[in-house]
Amino acid sequence: MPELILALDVTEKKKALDIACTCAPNLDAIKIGYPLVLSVGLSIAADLEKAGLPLIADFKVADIPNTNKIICDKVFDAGFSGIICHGFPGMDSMKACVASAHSHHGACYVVAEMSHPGGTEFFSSGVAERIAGNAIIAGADGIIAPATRPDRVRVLRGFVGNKKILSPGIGAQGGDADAVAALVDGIIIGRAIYEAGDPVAATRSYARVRRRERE
Ligand code: NUP
Repeated sequence: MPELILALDVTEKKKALDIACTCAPNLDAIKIGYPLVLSVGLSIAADLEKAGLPLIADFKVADIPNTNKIICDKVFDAGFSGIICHGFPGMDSMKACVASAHSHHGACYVVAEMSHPGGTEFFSSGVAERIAGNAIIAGADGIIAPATRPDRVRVLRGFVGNKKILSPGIGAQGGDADAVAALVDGIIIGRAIYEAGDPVAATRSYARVRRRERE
């Protein structure tokens, strides 16, 4: 059953907390990235504890191993339970993120292929497959794969087996939740929820995918 993960890319603290807390009953996790953290600070993680959901930090960490470790340690110390990193900096950089995540009893997800149109520019020609395979060798808990390209999600599933696939790109980017729900372990939705007139109703409308069995 895929989880429903809210991408909370709003830039105001009150709005973030309101949406998180009111939508929480129909969500499995909340993903936060630079938009919110750079607007209100890393302490938003502690504020969001009241939503009672796991928090995933989408910082797409992509540096040398030592810097990756410092970044990831800060993230987990702030209260997150998951981190998203990039795989292209290499196995050692990925391993540093995985090691930090696991030493904090958290999870590390590696971006295998991005969901936007430009995502195929470099993540194609076997690169995404290599990153996905390396992510598993590095011990990552899963990958990020594009809901905008269900055929690619199917291919990448072959490289990650039972590890998790979390999939963004639904709604605002044109992806269809029903087309990927059975292929993935989590769907990530941002604007289609937080920009909706009624975010709670929008969340409920996507919550049906949580009942779908994986293929
Ligand atoms: O390939 C990716 N595509 C993507 O959209 C990897 C991501 N991490 N994301 C993130 O998912 C993106 O930064 C945003 O936070 C969320 C999708 O938001 P939306 O398009 O549903 O608003």
